[in-house]
Amino acid sequence: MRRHHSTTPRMARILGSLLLVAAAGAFTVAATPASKPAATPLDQVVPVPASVTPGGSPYRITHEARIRVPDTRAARQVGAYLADLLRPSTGYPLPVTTRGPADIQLRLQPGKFGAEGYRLDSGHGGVTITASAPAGLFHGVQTLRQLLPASVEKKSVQPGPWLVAGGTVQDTPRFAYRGAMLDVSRHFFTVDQVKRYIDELALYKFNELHLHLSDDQGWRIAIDSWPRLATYGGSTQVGGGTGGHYTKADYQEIVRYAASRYLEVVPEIDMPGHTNAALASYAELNCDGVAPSLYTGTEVGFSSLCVPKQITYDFVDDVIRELAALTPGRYLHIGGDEAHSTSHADYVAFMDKVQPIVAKYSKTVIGWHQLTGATPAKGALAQYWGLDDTSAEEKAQVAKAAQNGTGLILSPADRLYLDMKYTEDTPLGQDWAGLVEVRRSYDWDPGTYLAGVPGSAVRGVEAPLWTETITKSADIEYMAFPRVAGVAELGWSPAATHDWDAYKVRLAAQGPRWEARGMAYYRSPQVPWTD
Ligand code: NGO
Repeated sequence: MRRHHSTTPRMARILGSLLLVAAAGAFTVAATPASKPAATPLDQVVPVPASVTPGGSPYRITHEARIRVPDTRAARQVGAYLADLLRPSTGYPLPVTTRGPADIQLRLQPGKFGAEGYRLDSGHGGVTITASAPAGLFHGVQTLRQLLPASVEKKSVQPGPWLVAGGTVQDTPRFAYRGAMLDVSRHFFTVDQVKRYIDELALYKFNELHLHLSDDQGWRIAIDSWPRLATYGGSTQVGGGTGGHYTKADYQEIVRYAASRYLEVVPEIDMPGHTNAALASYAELNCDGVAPSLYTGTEVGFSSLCVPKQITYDFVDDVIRELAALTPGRYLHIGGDEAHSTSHADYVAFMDKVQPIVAKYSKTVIGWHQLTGATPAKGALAQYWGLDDTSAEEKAQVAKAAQNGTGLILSPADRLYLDMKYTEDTPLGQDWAGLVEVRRSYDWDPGTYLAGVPGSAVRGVEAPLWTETITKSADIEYMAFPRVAGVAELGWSPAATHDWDAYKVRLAAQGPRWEARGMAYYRSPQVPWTD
């Protein structure tokens, strides 16, 4: 009874099911409800499921449990992932099988549940997750995971009991695009650090990982036709450390790992501004033919590719071709923000030339919302990073593009930028967009946020983490958690479920989970933590 002493009907429901179980003699653990843990109610999940029907006996995972999966490679992998999650803390063998009786079942049923939805049915005999695609099974597994005690996240055997409340969860996402961005340019993060963040995002049903691979301070991806980009342009970072870059094999390993967690990687090469690392690596990319020094500060807006020179487009073509070849995902992000040292006419001309290159390599353009000041290509998405007090003209420009068919990803900096400080005392981060406490980050509606934007233009939300002040995994976690869980809920849960008071209780229950995983997080006073 850790969390839910507040609502009487819920208590009655829990007690009801405990009594039922006790009467049936199903197991002894639940027979003394006052002192023993109850199963987490089905709606105490982040992001909150679209619909929940509690009822019936809980299921208890035991030593004998088996996991049955459909006989496809993807489904077997989701089964193996689930077993890997549960084995260390339960200590149970949990064999994954494609036939025979099993009390944990993953099922594929065409059509009904869409690309990412699922149904979870739990009762005395077991728990079944049904989906129409493996991504739905994977998201259902995340729900199952959160319905188990937080100690399931530990890496050593825990006492349990491993109860899953009885009933049905029917769930499907509100938005197709639910992203997080990591800036690996300002500070470089290793493949293992990126994987760690991927695992943390997967728990909240994110499906897009945007990697900001180049900026003034560092070029982080090997490009064979322009090798100095990585070897020289990647050799430093903010503050002057040694930086680093991903080899193509490293990058493919990130993409593979993300895919195994149902995240699509969106690579970004920021241009025409934010390009000092490239300009420093190749003198011929500069209008004056002189390479600037490498840059390790945090100013923005001073660098630009040379828009009139043909070599610029040869360079962009090579980079996009090689990056597209490494990218099974649909998107290629071309930046386009803060091109302050490029004239407006040059910016428009540049985007007119570069967007077709992305299309030529069969990718869809994403750009920061300044792209709407040029002519966004058909099908392009614009990523809005304005603030409440961004000018009406700029907002109207974005709305107009949306009316003309440009899809939007919403990343308002004064809500979703994970590098903004929570309070004045936050030791990391910046405050140019204001202070962003947990409630402010959560409490808005992407569907109605920008006036004049048709609902269908909003493809989803993304939480960027810029890393001028972020140097290690604990920093990533401290700035992302708890806010990124709220971004997940904004992206996944139906608008009708949006409620800070209910959310903060569910969020509080995530704290012990993060602790069990050894993650850092910010203990916001706005959240009623339970321990
Ligand atoms: C801005 C800027 C980035 C900074 C970030 C810091 C965008 C899209 N461009 O966001 O270069 O790192 O703010 O918060």
